[in-house]
Amino acid sequence: MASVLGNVAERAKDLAGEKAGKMAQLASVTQDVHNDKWRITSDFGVKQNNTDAWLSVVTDDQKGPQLLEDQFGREKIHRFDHERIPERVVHARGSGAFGKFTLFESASDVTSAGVLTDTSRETPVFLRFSTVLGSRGSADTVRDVRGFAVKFYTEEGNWDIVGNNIPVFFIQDAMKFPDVIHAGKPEPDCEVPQAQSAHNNFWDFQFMHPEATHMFMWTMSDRAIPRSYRMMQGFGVNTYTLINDKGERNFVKFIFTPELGVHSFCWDEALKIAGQDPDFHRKDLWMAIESGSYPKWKFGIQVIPESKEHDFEFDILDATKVWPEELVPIRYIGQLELNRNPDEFFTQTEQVAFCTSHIVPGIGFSNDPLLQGRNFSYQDTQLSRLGINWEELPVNKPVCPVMNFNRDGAMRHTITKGKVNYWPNRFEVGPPATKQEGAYMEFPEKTAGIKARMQTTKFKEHKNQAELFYNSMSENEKLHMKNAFAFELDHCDDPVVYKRLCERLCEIDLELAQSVSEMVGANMPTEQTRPKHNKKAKGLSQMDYMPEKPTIATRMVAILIADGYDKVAYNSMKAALTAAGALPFTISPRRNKIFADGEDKSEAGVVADHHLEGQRSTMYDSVFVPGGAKSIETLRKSGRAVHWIREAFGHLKAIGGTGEAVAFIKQAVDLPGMAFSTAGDVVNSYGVVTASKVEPESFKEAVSMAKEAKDFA
Ligand code: HDD
Repeated sequence: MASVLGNVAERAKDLAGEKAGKMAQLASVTQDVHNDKWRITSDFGVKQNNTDAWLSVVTDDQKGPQLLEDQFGREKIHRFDHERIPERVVHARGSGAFGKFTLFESASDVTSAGVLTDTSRETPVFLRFSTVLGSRGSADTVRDVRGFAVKFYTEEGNWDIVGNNIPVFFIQDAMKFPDVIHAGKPEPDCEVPQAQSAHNNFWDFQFMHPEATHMFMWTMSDRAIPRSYRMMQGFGVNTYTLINDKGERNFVKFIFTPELGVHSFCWDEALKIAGQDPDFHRKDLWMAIESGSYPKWKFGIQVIPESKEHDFEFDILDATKVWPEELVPIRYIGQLELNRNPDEFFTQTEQVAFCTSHIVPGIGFSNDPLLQGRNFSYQDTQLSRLGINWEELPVNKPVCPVMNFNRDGAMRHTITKGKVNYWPNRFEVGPPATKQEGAYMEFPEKTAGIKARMQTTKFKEHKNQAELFYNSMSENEKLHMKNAFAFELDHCDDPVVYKRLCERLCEIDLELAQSVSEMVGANMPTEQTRPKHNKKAKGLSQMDYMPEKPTIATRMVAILIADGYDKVAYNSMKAALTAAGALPFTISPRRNKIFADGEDKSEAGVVADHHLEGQRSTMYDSVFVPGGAKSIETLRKSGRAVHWIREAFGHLKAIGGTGEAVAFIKQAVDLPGMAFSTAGDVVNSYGVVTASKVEPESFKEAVSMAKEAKDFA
């Protein structure tokens, strides 16, 4: 065993120095296949000599029957037959990573939770991102809500925030969850479409449930097609409570805001990438962490004291409502960083299991009816997915001691020694903890009322914040939303579905409803069917979340070259991009040596990262083309290269070109009124930066400028 775990023991030693004891804990159960001393064994530990051929009868060099007695052969097939566990009923497709949570400001005025008050702590975390509707093998870039589930391994036990990248939800009461998910998942007769909300049942549900209006405005916005998991916000969505040392209670919402800003794809890009590179988000996260560009989020809380619970037009326990920042400012108090990829997908990203009911002392629930139902559902689903002892699985195991008299069940791992398995007992072992010892103390909430299945008055208003969201969008975002509705409803072939949905839009914004109705062939509305309030709020448009300082860090830039390229321009732009933290990739007609102008084949050349046929513009944030007469002549003759420039322009990406490339780019994207560099000057026209020689600063500026903000949409 020692030899098998050799490398791991070393790693555990390294990690023991870290405050993050979770990594050392994981290392103690990790084995590394990259070990010389490793020899293949059966599951019961016996070294095996051949795992390729089933034991069989061989006579005169002729194959005879295979023998059932081959215990090694049987074991290998048995194990394979049972490799799969049920995929998550929602959020099946996902990726995760480990990291740490640190506090820069104590929230001890509102909570006693150590993780939110002790600024000297470093709390290990695991974060799993996901899409909601698709199955485990579906594409990353579909239009959908993204899951943002964080497990904090705190010193007082695991705390899970099981959130999304959108701050509201489709329904108010958990009892409706099976309906909303059935309606969104593939239709029951034909099992289409996969990972799409663009179908009759989804939109039928949306119309039948006016409470979903606010959420579907968000899912038709750019938020539902994020550029990267690293560039989206995370929201706890539900209303929790915080309780401080004095026993005072506050309502709270949790928010994560990315350091890199909030960015999205254009819909056309997202559609194409779903086919070109279905693992785009998964790879993007993995690569960023491997290259040391650790994704970071600011962690914030919005707090409402208990005494002010009823001071708002909306019910603060209603998950279809945001708490506008003007009314309840976000207080950023901490930082979350992802810095380590999992060692194994199945045992970590697939077996990780979150529960909204997992909270630690100082944090409590509220009467949010969605949260209350979720608190039942998550534990329940883990039982069918992983079994009753799922909290013993390494990725789920708390870093603090776990001791109780819950026992047995399938796959129990812990061996609990002792004479008794109940409390109270004659030995007085396992006594409940006191408050001073850190016990979770229930908040003594007063309750009264009748038992009924009914909705309260404020929960019945569904349109005000849907309008608030739309009013707060920039013009580009509004245009994207119109196109999103038009795309989705075009995929609904039942006129009842798309006509009624357009009527619903007319309650939010007449111009939106008219524009969508015209495109999808619904009756043209002529008047707003609900009086507008015309209010806006900050923090709803993603334009409010551009990075504090423009940055191109981790942005992927394609550099298109062919033989005869301008080496000086190529080298200096590549160096400038790398220095700014961007990731330049050389793309040329072949993945082999490419020779610069004046070089002959005896010279080193540049080995391209990819060839033009293997890649598409959609996979990069930007493109740069250095000059060089011969290189440009080759690119000009390549339909793929010309299309690359046109498509990148259509997707609002920054394009840079020097020398002979200026004319090439002009030919590809010339628009009336567009300007290009002539002699010596640097021109930035619609994000196309052209110059006679390399001017990295202007190009970097164009790349960092949010493409979401550009005029062409
Ligand atoms: Fe849920 C998974 C987020 C409402 C029932 N949910 C799941 C995951 C996320 C969310 C991120 C994936 C966790 C992971 O990566 O393993 N869910 C939400 C949010 C909601 C929400 C933000 C609204 C505020 N969910 C919700 C309701 C119910 C569920 C109302 C049931 C009544 N959700 C589940 C589940 C899942 C789940 C069936 C499937 C897999 C799992 O739990 O572990 O129990």
